[in-house]
Amino acid sequence: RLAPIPGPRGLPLLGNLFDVNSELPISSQLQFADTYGEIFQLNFPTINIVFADGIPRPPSLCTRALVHELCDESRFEKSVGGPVEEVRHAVHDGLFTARSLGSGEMEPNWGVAHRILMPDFGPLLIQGMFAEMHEARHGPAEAIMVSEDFTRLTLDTLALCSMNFRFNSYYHGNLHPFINAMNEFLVESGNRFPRPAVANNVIFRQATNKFWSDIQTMRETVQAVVRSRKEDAGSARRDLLSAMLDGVDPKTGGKLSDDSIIDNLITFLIAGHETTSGMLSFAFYQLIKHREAYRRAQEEVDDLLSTGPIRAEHMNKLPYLSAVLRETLRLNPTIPIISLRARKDDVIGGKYAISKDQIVLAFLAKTHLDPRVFGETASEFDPERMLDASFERRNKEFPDNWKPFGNGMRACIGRAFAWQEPLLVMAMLLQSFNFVLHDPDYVLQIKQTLTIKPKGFHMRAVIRNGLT
Ligand code: MNH
Repeated sequence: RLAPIPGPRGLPLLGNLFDVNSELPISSQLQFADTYGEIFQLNFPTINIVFADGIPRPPSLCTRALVHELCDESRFEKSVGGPVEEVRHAVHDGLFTARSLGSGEMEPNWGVAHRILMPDFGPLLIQGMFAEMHEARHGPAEAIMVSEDFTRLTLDTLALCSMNFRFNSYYHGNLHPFINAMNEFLVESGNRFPRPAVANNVIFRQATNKFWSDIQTMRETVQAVVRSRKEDAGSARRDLLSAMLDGVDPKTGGKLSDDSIIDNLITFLIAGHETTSGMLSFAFYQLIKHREAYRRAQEEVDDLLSTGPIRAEHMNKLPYLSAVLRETLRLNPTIPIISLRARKDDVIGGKYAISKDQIVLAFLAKTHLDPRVFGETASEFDPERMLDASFERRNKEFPDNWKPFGNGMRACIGRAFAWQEPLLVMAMLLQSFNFVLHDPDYVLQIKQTLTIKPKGFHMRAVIRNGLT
């Protein structure tokens, strides 16, 4: 009755080390999915050595039906591992990196922060966005480095809206030290995780020292913001920082410690900026490549705003732009894989044995292309299918077919904000400019770190007639 989980055989000792493109693992994983179908398993000897746990390597699930089983929180829970384990050195048990403890529990600080922030996470951030978000500043005919510029935008917006702090990335030639520290910290987190600890401490000692000093830079920057807010006792400012400083956990009556507040502020910057900027970049790529969708998106914006300013009440009147974002995240989920752990010995798909504590990966970049759900045209960009009525009908018929924000209790807390900011940016940009590819022959390439984003994607903005 049980079936073995297939996968490439690999080499003795080295396993599948050379079967995976180390620059772009997701490209190899997509190929394995095509070869093996609904599930496959890889074998990484270094990981085997590091964890030496005797547990089979994490299988990747590639269909909507299998991922639907994985989304059952009574059977599976979020697992924190790989590079995310390294990120914990900076943000500990913050919201994103808190561990599951089995039996549906999380590390306690997760619950306190979740309960304090959940009710007003969206509203507080979004309010700040409308009050203060400054526009992207581009000369009209200049080449826009899409991913880089959107990253500055999303990072500045998050810092401003969450704690009223200005990185001013558009004004300075040099980025704020926090930003360099964070970027290098994230890259190093990716480098560190496959290495045994001794290698990090001995052979890569310099990189390890830099890793810790980057963490210190990030924490000191944010700590200064927290300190000055506390000194400004009369501050009427309402944002995520004030919510965390003042908030009382309804369940335990406890408050967040300063360290927890710092963990979470850094978490928002890390978890929120690349994911959102990646989504915006992919959305513009898709629009530029699909002229009819581009035309409809621009038409929707023109009909709603004409040449006037966009306001908060416009945000829920952009159904086509929303569909564009949904379709973008379907084809290019900026977090392409999420990692879960079995809470008990289990069987998935009616035939694949999974042992308690085994890691299982939801390969979203593949399950979002499931032909049973999306038919023959599954890999085409077609925002039409993401308009509310079809979207909701499909979600009823095929639960968990679209999971770019993760699942259940551990789903993205920044989701509402991650929707409003790009909608606003897209509407403003489409209203004022026409965009074309800088290099007309550009075809999408992807850069993978903890998230995915387009690589080398540049566009040109041309001011539209009659607008300044
Ligand atoms: Mn976000 C969790 C995707 C924007 C803050 N986010 C997650 C998860 C996914 C995700 C997937 C679940 C990860 C996992 O299961 O391991 N997030 C996104 C995407 C965007 C995004 C695709 C934008 C597009 N996220 C944001 C923004 C913020 C944010 C913006 C903050 C302002 N996300 C979080 C936090 C968590 C999270 C915090 C962890 C929530 C929890 O575990 O309780």
